[in-house]
Amino acid sequence: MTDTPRSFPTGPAAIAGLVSAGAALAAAEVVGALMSRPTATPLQAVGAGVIDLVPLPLKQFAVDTFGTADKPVLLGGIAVLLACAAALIGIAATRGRVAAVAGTALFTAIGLTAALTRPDAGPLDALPTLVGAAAFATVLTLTTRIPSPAGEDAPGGFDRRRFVLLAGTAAAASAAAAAGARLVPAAAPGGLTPADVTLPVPGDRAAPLPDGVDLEIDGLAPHFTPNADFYRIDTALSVPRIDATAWSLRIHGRGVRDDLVLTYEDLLAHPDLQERDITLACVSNPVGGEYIGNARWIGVPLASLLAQAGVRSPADGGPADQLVSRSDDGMTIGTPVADVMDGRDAMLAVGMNGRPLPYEHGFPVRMVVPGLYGYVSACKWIVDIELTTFDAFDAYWVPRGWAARGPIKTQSRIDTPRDGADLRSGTTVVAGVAWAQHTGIDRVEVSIDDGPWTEAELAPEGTVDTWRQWVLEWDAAPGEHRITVRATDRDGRTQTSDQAPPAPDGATGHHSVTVAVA
Ligand SMILES: Nc1nc2c(c(=O)[nH]1)N[C@H]1C(S)=C(S)[C@@H](COP(=O)(O)O)O[C@H]1N2
Ligand SMILES: [Mo]
Repeated sequence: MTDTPRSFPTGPAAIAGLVSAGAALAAAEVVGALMSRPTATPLQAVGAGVIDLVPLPLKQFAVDTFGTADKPVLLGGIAVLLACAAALIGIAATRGRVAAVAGTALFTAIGLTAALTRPDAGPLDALPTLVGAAAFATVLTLTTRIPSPAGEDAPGGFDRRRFVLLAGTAAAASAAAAAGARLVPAAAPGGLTPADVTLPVPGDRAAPLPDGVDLEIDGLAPHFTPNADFYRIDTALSVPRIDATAWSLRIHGRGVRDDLVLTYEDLLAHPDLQERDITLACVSNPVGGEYIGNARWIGVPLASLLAQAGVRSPADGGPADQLVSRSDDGMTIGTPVADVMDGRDAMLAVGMNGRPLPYEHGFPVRMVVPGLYGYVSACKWIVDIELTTFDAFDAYWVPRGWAARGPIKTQSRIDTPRDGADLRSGTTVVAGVAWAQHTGIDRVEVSIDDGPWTEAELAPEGTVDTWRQWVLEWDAAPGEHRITVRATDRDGRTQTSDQAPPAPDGATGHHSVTVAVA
């Protein structure tokens, strides 16, 4: 970064910075891929750090605005900031080296801090950032240090041709390296991937579904959500790809008589393996939102594993009231022990809709607990279960402003017609879903233009743990109309019309759509 001619123009200097940053990210990407540690690359590590640090209102804003695209938007935003800084460092490098060295050091420090403070970090996680920093310094030095044929101080000493050649070569090499990094196989060779697993048929099958559970109405969410369409909510910027043969889960902590260590094999071969239909819901789901899905799960009852480990529910005098599950990527999720041991079908799931869990949904093993929001129950990529107390430990979401306990609130949604739809007058099918997991839906009512509530027809119930479809035929008159829905669960609770945001413990209010009838 020394010996640069004074006359180095600003534009190429900025480009030199950008090209160097590109080389840094590409080099880090290659190292991360070779180490099978994509989460240790500086971009991902910083992104993950930002996700952990952002305060709740900002996170809610991001989810509301960008939905499940929030992660690409976050990474894009970091990349733009990085690009601006890199351009400035490039300019600084042609003006004097102190600022350039300081800038490079600062960004290296940010990358290292992020990579080394991930919950699952080891010292080797410094490597992608360090190699990236070396690539940055090398390319920056090469591109900003072009000897001028006319001598250093001569005006116009910048050799455009050589600069274009050098910067172009560096950019092309970076693009090729980044593309190459993507070709490195994701799972370790010899590992057991979802595609390799054949699930056993559980002895304890799901109860047969009553006829008509699926009303099969256009625009209405199907009773079972296909895996490919199932909502995905987690903090993982790159999905953990765990080799199931290397996986194990330990159950330990307060009130555990014998620590239990389970392998994937143990779970597949477990005599109590069961199949259950359970609707999963996210606490971040806004009223009318899409962060809910229903699947047929295969797994081992959590209560029998806990009983085998000697755990007693606090209802039976057990000392632990919180079960903390930890994931491979360092997530912690706190679940009431009383809930998982009260007879409901809480399970360690290995199968989802007849397939091994997809990587995105927790392969090889995740937790599923009927009636609790995912953030307090549905730990994906689970590797550890600790029995403790709510007093002793706050799980990940709790210091971030979410309630420690999160039973699912009774809710209903209009799927068809869509908000803003243009309809013809006459008979119109209004349909949607309602849910009150582990309690069951008793009644769904619809109101047009804030008129009286009319009872909708309910599809038969799958189980008390699944959502339930409903339908109402409406004689639509010309004009603009607002359709509103509310549900009542089997405990007699009717949804409140009070609007509450998702935080801290789930949104409330009635879902409405406005339609224009011609
Ligand atoms: N490891 C891990 N598990 C997790 C999460 C996470 O961020 N990391 N998010 C939870 C939340 S908030 C929800 S709603 C469910 C979503 O599960 P899905 O992505 O399979 O729909 O996973 C839960 N399990
Ligand atoms: Mo969630």
